[in-house]
Amino acid sequence: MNPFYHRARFLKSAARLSQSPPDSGIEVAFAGRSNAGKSSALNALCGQKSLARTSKTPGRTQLLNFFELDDERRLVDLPGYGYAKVAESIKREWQKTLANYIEHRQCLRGMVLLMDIRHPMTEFDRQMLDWNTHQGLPTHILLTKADKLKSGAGKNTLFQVKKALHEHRDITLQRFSALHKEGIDECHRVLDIWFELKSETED
Ligand SMILES: Nc1nc2c(ncn2[C@@H]2O[C@H](COP(=O)(O)OP(=O)(O)O)[C@@H](O)[C@H]2O)c(=O)[nH]1
Ligand SMILES: [Mg+2]
Repeated sequence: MNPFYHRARFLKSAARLSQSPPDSGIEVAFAGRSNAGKSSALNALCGQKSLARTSKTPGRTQLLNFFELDDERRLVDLPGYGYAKVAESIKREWQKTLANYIEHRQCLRGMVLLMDIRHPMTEFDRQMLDWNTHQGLPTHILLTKADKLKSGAGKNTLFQVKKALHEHRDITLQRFSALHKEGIDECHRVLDIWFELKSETED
């Protein structure tokens, strides 16, 4: 348990990069297909019930949502991508906003990319990983809803995805379940490094 993340509070939403908070300090972005479990993961990681609204209607989060941890550090909930029922023109608009954010945001230090453990590495996920590799952006993958698979099947998926990514040095991954609160400490440790937070025991 890391109480630092429990301080997260909603700061603002931005439909475009120009509406974002000043580009200073450190940001870590959360991305993934709609319905991958992004809002649930953010809530679990921050020990809050409704920080990021979880929704049964996928594709609702169309904005960049900024959450403040302290004056220097923010979490960003990126628009869920790949939801089929949204018009092509809107999808293209979101993609542009996403690409723009990843390419131009100086304070962006890392990305947590969420994939449903039952459907990992979709075309959209691969595209995101390619962008991140191209930008030199470290990425940590959460294989979400791990409670939906038996432990053997889950381990196998973890192994397969690891194998597919073995050439990418800046990509790490883990199992995660917001429902069972599995993998929270492991993810906090990655965030701690990106946010340059030293654990007290290290001093
Ligand atoms: N079984 C299970 N379901 C989950 C988990 N995380 C999210 N879900 C469900 O998956 C659906 C989408 O979750 P949500 O967090 O809104 O996904 P988002 O669209 O990526 O923000 C909801 O019905 C959640 O209840 C999990 O760890 N385990
Ligand atoms: Mg959401």
